[in-house]
Amino acid sequence: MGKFDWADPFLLDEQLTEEERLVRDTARGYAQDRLAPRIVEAFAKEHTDPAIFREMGELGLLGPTIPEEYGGVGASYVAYGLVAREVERIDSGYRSMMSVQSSLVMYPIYAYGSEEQRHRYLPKLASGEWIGCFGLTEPDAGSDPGGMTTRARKIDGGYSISGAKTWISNAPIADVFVVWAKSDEHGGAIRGFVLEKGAKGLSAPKIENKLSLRASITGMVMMDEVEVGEDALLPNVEGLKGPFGCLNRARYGISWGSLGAAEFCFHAARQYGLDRNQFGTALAGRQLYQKKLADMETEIALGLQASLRVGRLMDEGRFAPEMVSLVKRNNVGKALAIARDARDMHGGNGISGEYGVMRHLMNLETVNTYEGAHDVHALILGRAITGIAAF
Ligand code: TGC
Ligand code: FAD
Repeated sequence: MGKFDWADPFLLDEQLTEEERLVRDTARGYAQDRLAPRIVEAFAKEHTDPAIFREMGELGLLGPTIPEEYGGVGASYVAYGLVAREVERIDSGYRSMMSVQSSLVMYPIYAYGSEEQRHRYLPKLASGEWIGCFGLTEPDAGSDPGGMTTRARKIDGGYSISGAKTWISNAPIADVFVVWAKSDEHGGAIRGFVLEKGAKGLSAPKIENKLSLRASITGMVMMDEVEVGEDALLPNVEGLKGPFGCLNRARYGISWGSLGAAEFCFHAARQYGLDRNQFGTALAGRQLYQKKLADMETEIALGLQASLRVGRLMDEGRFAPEMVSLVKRNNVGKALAIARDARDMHGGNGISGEYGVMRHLMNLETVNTYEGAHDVHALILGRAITGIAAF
């Protein structure tokens, strides 16, 4: 008979390779020692520390799946998911900083860029010397990015790009901007461009007063006839499959990360219930309290197994985007419900910043919306199930 571990019910740890466990332990050590002590104040003061990129870079946590030749560590997608889980156990905002850099900036430059672009950008992004952002969403094109109006006009020797992106993670502190625009030269097809800080006509104002993801800076990207050379175009992809190819990886990472946040909330509620007495006994000794803990443990354990399976298929080159929609939607939705229950189980203390559960709850509201809103992923699955697009 096997032994039951409430914190690892299906012995996930055993299903990892030694290398994956090493990456996980590095991320866990960093997150617990260096990120956890900063988050309460960072969230309260809406402060993003750019030094975090360099710290993560030193440990190989940025773009870990990118080959070593370009500054990555050539890790598996399962290892990438494990990093997201450990970082988001502290805060979704920190995971956001890491996953935008890795999946939405380094990945497209690696997958769609020229050899020159790879060598120019990837090593500095991997080390965290440069910070990247990814501009797809616009004020009038969120769930429907095909409705974007940002344009790239062909000019002598390059392109002139005009338009506005909004809700862009990392933008106000970014050095490198991966921006998607409709290109006149390519018959209006969506193309990716790499812009650099300081280009004339490019600005990235901060969006103030977010009530969620406050440790991760968000901004707009304003482009007023920003002139770039031919070498700014990502040559090897055309159409929405370009940005979606990046989103598949980021959404997959979020499926792990959100469960890291959920695990924090589950563990906190368990400990709180063991420590807190009401009506003469520990709250954790009450049936209603235990049912909530059992539900949390169940959803987290099932969700982690599902993400592990998708990660293995990704590493084998056999994943389908719908698998990613399934785990992103399910795991974030479940994490949000778990954070809400954990907040409730902490009573009045649950609204205090010191306990962290309300912060996770507030963060997960964003995670449920970005990278494809919860209902949009239902529609992606609905299309696959019925053959009818209901967007
Ligand atoms: P649709 O007709 O379905 O597809 C257009 C073209 O794209 C291809 N495609 C994909 N390719 C690879 N992976 C995927 N997941 C793909 N999904 C679609 C498709 O094959 C087709 O290719 P082709 O060659 O035939 O042209 O496009 P649609 O316009 O009907 O799309 C509908 C929908 C709902 C699926 C899509 O628009 C969608 O997913 N919307 C959600 C938008 C979204 O996720 N935005 C995210 C912005 S970035 C962000 O939030 C970062 S936050 C990060 C952080 O801080 O952590
Ligand atoms: P909308 O598309 O207007 O959706 C509003 C509501 O309508 C949602 O509930 C949605 O599910 C629902 N809905 C939409 N379409 C349908 C439909 N056809 N049928 C039924 N219901 C529907 N974007 C980037 O490009 N880069 C980033 O780095 C980035 N970072 C972000 C960081 C933060 C903090 C936030 C909040 C957002 C970020 N985003 C980023 C933007 C994010 O991807 C969008 O907010 C998201 O895609 C949803 O778009 P929207 O906000 O325009 O909402």
